[in-house]
Amino acid sequence: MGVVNVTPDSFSDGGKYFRFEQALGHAQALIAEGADVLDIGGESTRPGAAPVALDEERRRVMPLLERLAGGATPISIDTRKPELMREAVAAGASMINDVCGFRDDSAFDAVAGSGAAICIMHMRGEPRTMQQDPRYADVTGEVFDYLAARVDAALAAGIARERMVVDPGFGFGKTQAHNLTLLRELGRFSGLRCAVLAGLSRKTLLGTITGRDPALRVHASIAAALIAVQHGAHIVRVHDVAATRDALAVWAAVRQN
Ligand code: HH2
Repeated sequence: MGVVNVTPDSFSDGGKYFRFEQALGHAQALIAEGADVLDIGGESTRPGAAPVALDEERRRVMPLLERLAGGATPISIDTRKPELMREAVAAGASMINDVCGFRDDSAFDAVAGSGAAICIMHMRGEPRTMQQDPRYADVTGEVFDYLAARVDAALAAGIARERMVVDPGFGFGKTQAHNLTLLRELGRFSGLRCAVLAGLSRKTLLGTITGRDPALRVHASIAAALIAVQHGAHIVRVHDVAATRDALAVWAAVRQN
C-alpha cells in the first residue's frame, strides 16, 4: 500500500504533494513502482496534529480519488469522517482506512452498504494527546481485544469479515517498547481472521533506533516492513514502494525455493 498524503503537515513528506498535480504525479509514480493499492489521506494524524475541517479534507482528497478511481489500482481513503467515507465510496473508493477504528457512531453505516473494504486501526486517544504517557498492562492483548470488539461491531453493522483489515496502529498512543512488542507479537493478530496491515514506514520508532530524520528512514522502513510480513502482515503501508517490493520479492523467492 503506497501512501499519498495530500497534506501540508504530514510528518514525513508534509507539503510535497499538497497541490493536485503534485499529488497525482506522486500517485502515478507509486503505481509505476508497483503499489497494489494507494492510501490517500487529507488529514495528518501525526502526534500533536490539529484536526482538519470536512470541507478542506474533501477539497484535498476527492479530486484525486475521482481521477484515480476505476483504474487498475484500488484506492483507499484515509479518513475519520463518516461524511467523507460516504462520498468516497460513492466515488469509487475500494477501501476506507480509519485510524480511529470507526469509533464515530455512523462510521460503519457510512460504508456498510457499499461493498468497500475497511481498515480498522487501533489508536489510544486522539492524535493531539495520544503520545502523552500511554500505558498498557499487556499491549498486544489490549490492542487485540479492542480490535476484536471493533470487528464484532462491524459484523453487527452488516460488514462481512472478508471486507475487514485490522491494524495495531504503530505509533498511535504507544511508547517505543509498546511498538516493538507489537511488531514482535504481530502474528497474534492473525487470530482475528482478517487481513493484517502494518504501518511502520518512516515512523518515529525507526528514528529512535537509527537517529535519522524521516526522509532518511527508508532503509529502516524496509527492514520493518520485512519483519512485519514475516510476522504475518498481509499489507504494509509504505512511502517507498519500489524498495519495499524488492525486499519482499527476495524474501518471497527464498521462502518458495
Ligand atoms: N499511519 C499513518 C496514517 N494512517 N493508517 C493505518 N491504517 N495505519 C497506519 O499505521 C497509519 C495510517 C501515519 O503516517 P503518514 O500518513 O505518513 O503521516 P501523517 O499522519 O502525518 O499524514
